[in-house]
Amino acid sequence: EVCEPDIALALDAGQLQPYFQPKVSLVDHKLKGFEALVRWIHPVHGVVPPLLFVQYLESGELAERFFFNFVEQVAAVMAGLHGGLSGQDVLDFEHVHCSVNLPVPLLETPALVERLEAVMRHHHLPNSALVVELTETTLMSHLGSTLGTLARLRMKGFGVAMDDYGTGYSSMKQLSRCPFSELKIDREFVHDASSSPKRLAILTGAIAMCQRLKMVCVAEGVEVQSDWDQLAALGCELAQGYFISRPMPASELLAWVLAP
Ligand code: G
Ligand code: G
Ligand code: MN
Ligand code: NA
Repeated sequence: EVCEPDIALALDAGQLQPYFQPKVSLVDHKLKGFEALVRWIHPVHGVVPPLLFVQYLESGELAERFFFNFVEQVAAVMAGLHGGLSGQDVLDFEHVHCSVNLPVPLLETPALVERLEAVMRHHHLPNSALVVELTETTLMSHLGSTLGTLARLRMKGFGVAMDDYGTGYSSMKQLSRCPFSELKIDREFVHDASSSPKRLAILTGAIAMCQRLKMVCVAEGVEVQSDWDQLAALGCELAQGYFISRPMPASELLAWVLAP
């Protein structure tokens, strides 16, 4: 059983660290980005999954402090990777990004956009190398108060992704009002989609909608070759999931990127 004071201590001790899961092009198979996912590296229990503690990072006292700490770690890793690869021409941060999950309540953080810009500037990374992911369910109930912040993030060059698409209830009209650069289709509609005509129809429709609304389409939960083939046939742009790689610690990233 994990409680909030445990997480506060873990944060201060530097035990809440990003793992990175690749996002790969379904067209040319190249690496296009990562999603950073938090893990608690516990000195006794090892790697603790976020389901046991992520609630304390999504609202309340710790949320803001954790988020900026996490983005700082992510930017440092990306900048380090860039340095480690300089001259190798495999990773170019004008084209490779990393996304982080931003809890919707944090969109109201004072100077959110300016603070994110400062982190990126400090690490000599373009703002376009950072994408914030917002979950569909929470976002659509706060649309009125958050649209302005989303627009400012986009104006400054950051990416904005809708996460877990298909599990919420956004209408096409709402989606077309939101300045999303990317839409992530929930894995419920991705893995083994062709076994269910209904799920396949939703997947097909979401991919077509991304093309019309000029959003990057990312399929989550790509677990097997047949998932990959199905998505490629439907014209989906990017894939993320165990078929490509599990989320991995920063220490393994360089080797993964350089592997043939
Ligand atoms: O990484 P994993 O598959 O175990 O994540 C489980 C859940 O925790 C997912 O819903 C994911 O979005 C969420 N999660 C993972 N990392 C973060 C994070 O850094 N911040 C927030 N707010 N949620 C995260
Ligand atoms: O909610 P969000 O989409 O941010 O979180 C992504 C979650 O999905 C993480 O917990 C991550 O570990 C998990 N995940 C990533 N790839 C796969 C996959 O191929 N299959 C399954 N079942 N889960 C995955
Ligand atoms: Mn996500
Ligand atoms: Na998701």
